[in-house]
Amino acid sequence: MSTDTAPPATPAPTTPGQGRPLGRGRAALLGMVAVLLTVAVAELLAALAGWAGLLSSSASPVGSLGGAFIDVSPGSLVEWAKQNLGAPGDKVALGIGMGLTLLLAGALIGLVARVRLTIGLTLAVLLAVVAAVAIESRADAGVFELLPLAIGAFAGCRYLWTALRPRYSTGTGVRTADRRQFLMFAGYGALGAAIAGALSRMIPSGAATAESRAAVTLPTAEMQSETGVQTLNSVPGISSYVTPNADFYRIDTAFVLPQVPTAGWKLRIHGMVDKEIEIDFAALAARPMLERMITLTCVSNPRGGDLVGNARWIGTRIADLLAEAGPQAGADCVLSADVKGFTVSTPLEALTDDRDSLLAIGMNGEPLPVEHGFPVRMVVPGLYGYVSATKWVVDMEVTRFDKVMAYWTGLGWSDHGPIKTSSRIDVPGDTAAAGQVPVAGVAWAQHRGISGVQVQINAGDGWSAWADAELSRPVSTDTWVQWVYRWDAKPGDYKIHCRAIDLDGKPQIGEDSDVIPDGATGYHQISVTVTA
Ligand SMILES: Nc1nc2c(c(=O)[nH]1)N[C@H]1C(S)=C(S)[C@@H](COP(=O)(O)O)O[C@H]1N2
Ligand SMILES: [Mo]
Repeated sequence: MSTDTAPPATPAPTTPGQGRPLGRGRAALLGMVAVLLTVAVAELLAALAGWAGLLSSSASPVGSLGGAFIDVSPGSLVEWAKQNLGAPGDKVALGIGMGLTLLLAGALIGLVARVRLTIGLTLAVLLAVVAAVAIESRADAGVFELLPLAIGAFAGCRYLWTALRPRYSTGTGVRTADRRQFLMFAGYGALGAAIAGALSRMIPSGAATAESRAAVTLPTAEMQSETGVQTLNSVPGISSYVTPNADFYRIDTAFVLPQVPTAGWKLRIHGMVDKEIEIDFAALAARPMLERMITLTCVSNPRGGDLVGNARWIGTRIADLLAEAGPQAGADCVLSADVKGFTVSTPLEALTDDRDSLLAIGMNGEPLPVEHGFPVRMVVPGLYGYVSATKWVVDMEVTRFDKVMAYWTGLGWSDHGPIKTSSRIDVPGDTAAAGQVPVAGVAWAQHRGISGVQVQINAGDGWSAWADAELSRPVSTDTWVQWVYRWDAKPGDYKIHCRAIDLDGKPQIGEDSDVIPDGATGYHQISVTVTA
C-alpha cells in the first residue's frame, strides 16, 4: 500500500443524509407547499365540521384571519376599500393579500428550515398560533374551533420535517442533487393541498343555514296601511319604490358571511336592565309582528350614491322587548353585537320611543337573506345603518355611550347618526333627446319626512330658479319618496342638481362635505347633453 493513492477528495454521497444542503429555491418552495397544505387541510376539516353543524364558521383559519384583519385594520383602510373596491371587491383584494402573505411566510419558513429544521418548524408553529389567535378573536369560536387548524398545522409540520430532515438523519427525504425526489415531494404536497383546498370549497358552507332559512315560515304580521300610496315606478329608470332584495345594497365588515341557522340563534339583552332576557328564534317569532316599510341608508353613501334602499321589514318591536327588560336610569345607549363580535352603538331613545324600531326576521316577504342578516337583524327608522342596523345580531347590552366604543364609532365616526335630508337624480343619463325629459330620482329624510324636491338647471349661463318636482306618496315618513320633474329640454349642454326639503320646511344642506364623520352633504349634480 502506498500512501500517495489518496481517496478522492469529495466522495459521492451514498446515503440520503450526506447530501449538500437543499438549494434555497427548493427549500422555499417546500415551505410554501407546507403552508398551503396546512391551510387546505384545516379548511377542509373546518368545512366538513361546519357542514355537519359541529363547529361555527370561525373554525376556518382563512375566514377568521380575514375577519380579524378587518377588525384590527385602521378604519381609514377599511373605508378606503369599501369606497374604492366595494363589496365584494374589497374582500377579494383582502383574500389575495392574505394568500400572498401566507406564501411569503411559507417561503421564509422553508429557507430557515433549510439551515435549522427546528427553528423552521418553530416559525411554522408561531404562524399557526397567529391563526389560532385570529380564530379565538371571533365571538362564536370556542376551543374546539381550533381543532381543524391544529390538525392542519400538524400535517404541514410533518410534511416539512419529512421533506427536509435528511440533513440530520438517514431517513427518506429530499436529497440535494436528486431532482426526482424533490419533484416528488413538492408535487405530492401541492397536489394534496390542491385536492383538500378544492374539496373544502365544494362543501356548501351555507348548507345548514340555507336549509334553516328555507324552513322559516314568516308569521302573520300587523300590516302597514298602504291606502293612498302612489308610486312613480312608471317613470323609466327611476329607483323602484321598494328595492328588490337582490338589488339591495350591502355593507358589512364580514370577510365571509356569518352562517347562523335559527336553531343556534339566541339574543341576550343585558347590562343596565332590571331583568336580563334571553330569547331564541321560536320565541322571538312568536312575539307580535309588524310589517313596516323602512328605508335604510349608509353613512358612507356619497352624493348620488346607491347605498340606500327601501324594503318591507317584518319584525317585532325592540321597544317592547326592552320594556320587559327594564332599562335602568342613566342608560343612554344599546351596544349590539353580531355573532362574530362586530358592534354597533345606538341611542337608547331611538329604540324605546314610538318609532317602530324592529328586530327584523323578514325582508320583502322572505326570511332575511343571509347577506342581510339572517336570521335576525335590527332596523331603526331615521338612523344610518352603522349606528342601528346590526345584522346577525345576538347581543344587546343596555349601557352608556361614555362606557363603550362600537366598531365604527371607535374609528372616528359620530356616536349619533341621524340620517341627513338628501336626494339623488336617477335619470336622465349623460344624453337625452330634446323634448319632454323626465328628471327623476329619490329623496329621503327618514322619520322626519319629505315635503318637497326641487331642481335647478344650468345651461352655462347660471342656475335657473328652483323648480318643484312632483312627489310620490310614500307609506310613511320612514321611507324615501320618488320625484319627477318633467323638463322641456332643448338641445345643449346642461348641469342639473336637486335638493330635498323635509317636512319641517328645512332644505338639505347645499354645501359639500365628505361622508366622515356623520354623512355627506351637498347637492347631487349631473351633466346632460340634449340632442336635437
Ligand atoms: N353585523 C353587521 N351589521 C351591520 C354592518 C356590519 O358591518 N356588520 N354594517 C352596518 C352598516 S354600515 C349598514 S349601512 C347596514 C347595511 O345593511 P345591508 O347590508 O342589509 O344593506 O348594516 C349595518 N349592520
Ligand atoms: Mo353603513
